[in-house]
Amino acid sequence: MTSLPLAHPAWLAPGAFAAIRGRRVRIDAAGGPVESLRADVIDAGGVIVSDDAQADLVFTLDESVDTGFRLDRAETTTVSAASTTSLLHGWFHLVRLGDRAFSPDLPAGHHRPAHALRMLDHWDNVIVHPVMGQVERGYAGGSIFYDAGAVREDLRRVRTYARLLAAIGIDRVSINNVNVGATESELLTDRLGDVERIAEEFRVWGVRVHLAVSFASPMRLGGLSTADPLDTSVRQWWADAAARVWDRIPDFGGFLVKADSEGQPGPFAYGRNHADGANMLAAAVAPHGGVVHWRAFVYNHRQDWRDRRTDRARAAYDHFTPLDGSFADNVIVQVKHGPMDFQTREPISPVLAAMPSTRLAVELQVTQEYTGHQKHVCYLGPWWSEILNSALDDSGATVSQIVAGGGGIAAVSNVGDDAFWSGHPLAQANLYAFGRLAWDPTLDPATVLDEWISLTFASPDGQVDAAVRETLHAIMDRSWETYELYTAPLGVGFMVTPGSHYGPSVDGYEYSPWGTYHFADRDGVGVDRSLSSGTGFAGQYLTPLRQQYESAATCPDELLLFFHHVPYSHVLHSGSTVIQHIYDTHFAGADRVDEMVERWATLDGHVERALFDRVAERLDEQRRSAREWRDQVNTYFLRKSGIPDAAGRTIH
Ligand code: GCV
Repeated sequence: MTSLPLAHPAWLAPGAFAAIRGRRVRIDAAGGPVESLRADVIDAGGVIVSDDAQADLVFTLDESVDTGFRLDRAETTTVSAASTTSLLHGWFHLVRLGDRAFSPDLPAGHHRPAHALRMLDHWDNVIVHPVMGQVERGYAGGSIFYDAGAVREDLRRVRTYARLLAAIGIDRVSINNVNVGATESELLTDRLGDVERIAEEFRVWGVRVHLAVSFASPMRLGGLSTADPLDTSVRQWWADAAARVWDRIPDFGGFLVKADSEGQPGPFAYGRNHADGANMLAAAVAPHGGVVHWRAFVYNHRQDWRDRRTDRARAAYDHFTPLDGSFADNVIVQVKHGPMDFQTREPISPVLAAMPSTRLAVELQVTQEYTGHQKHVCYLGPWWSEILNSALDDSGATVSQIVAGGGGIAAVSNVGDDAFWSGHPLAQANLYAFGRLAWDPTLDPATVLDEWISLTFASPDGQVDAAVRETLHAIMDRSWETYELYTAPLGVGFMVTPGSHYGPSVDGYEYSPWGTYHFADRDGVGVDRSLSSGTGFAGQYLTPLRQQYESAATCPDELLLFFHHVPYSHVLHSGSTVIQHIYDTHFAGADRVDEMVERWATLDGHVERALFDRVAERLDEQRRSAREWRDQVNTYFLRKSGIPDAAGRTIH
């Protein structure tokens, strides 16, 4: 067991607290996270005053503030909330406001989180997985929790992480991979003490711990001969296991389950459905107030590529929507935002609009599995904002509104034992944006990025170098769009190197069992998912999206190849042909990365040396990789189509 040095600070740089310095702060509450609040105020240079003293800032418990916190301003600024955790959220809100928190014009108001549950999922393994490593799809080094087979002795990094999460309003975290290995299964039983230790660190900052569990636990851990969810001994085993967990960890959140997916065990083996499986676990955790996050990511990963009728995009809907209304109240069906798998561009999963009688959560991916492995700058705030604020039918209800009071929002974390937390220092902004949008999806992603810049790059006097701010916006604001330009075109997805999912391999998944095809031939490219002639996936949507996606004439350009197989000469709404669009975007994307490299170079001397070097090194790799994407994709489609680039640029 090794200890983990504390990382470079993230978005709570000391300078971010400049407005607190010298303020008199009264805290009319005690216990739990309030001790963290008190310590933070003191660290920031605030002066804690006693009950009857005149204060600039008061924190007070008030049962009538149902969720979130209230801000009021008279002679003093007052934060009131019903729980100590919400007081913390109010504290960090004030930190973001800076001097404005003490201005006479500070508007009074109740700040409620849009989503009742805001959770981060870690895909961390206790033992190093031979292929996936310590953290599955982790691009920031090892795990902050585990190191080579054991929980870390020194968990200070976890506590610091918990503070960062509290500062963005995240209050739940699942601490192990949803692909649950033999050792990781034991976190539920023999290794429960490890979970308890980790939960202690998170509790200090008001974050509750959840665990990913294996559906086969009664067999793996309990020696039973079955994991059938309707078997009495299985149900009893789970009830006993849950009771032991809550006995040790009274504020434990619940279980997260990936079942019948990519080799994980599940109820199908017993002829049961996913409601049977989820409800069995729900019954076990209900006496303790726990929830079960049950993932809808269920599909056949052993597909025959010759079989044109099976469409992975359909799978979650086909498995889950018939079960709408049959899940227990404490089951949350957790749905990936797209029907495939966290691609750079996908339509929104139709499942989110098709289960009105089920608590749903939308799942995002902060870790950059398909968006450049935290080697590429790819600020995902704009993408998530678009997803959360999109409506899926003509009621106008947005994704955020659909999940708000039910299961809320979850995302796969991007943090590891890396000195900068996230491999690419600028990838921290994605974690920050996830938390802020989970609290308030109506925030403008560029404003959220600006907040992150302010809180991260503040000098001791609270100011941020204007060149730093401007350059970071120039590099990051449109970086998701840039990434999309030079990778898979027009929503077709994948085209990544199989296994690692980094870098281009246009046909890498074309003849594989994973259900991830683009069907490019000499005449055209794309997947026909229409109801009339294709897989029927478009028919899973409601009006108006169903009609819009059904026809190539009305399908948005950015999703055209997701829904339709079209000739290279097909004219897009933009006026360009598909083939010319492919060439133009790939040249433009790689050029934009050249500009990023140049922009960053101008910050030499403006930011900490180690950070400057790390970003510069990553940008060099992004430039190399973007050129590789450009050249492989362009060359592939030139060779397939035989249609030259109208601008006559070099294609190999
Ligand atoms: C944890 C994708 C990833 C897997 C991941 C899976 C999931 O398929 O490549 O590594 O497994 O999604 O979300 O369960």
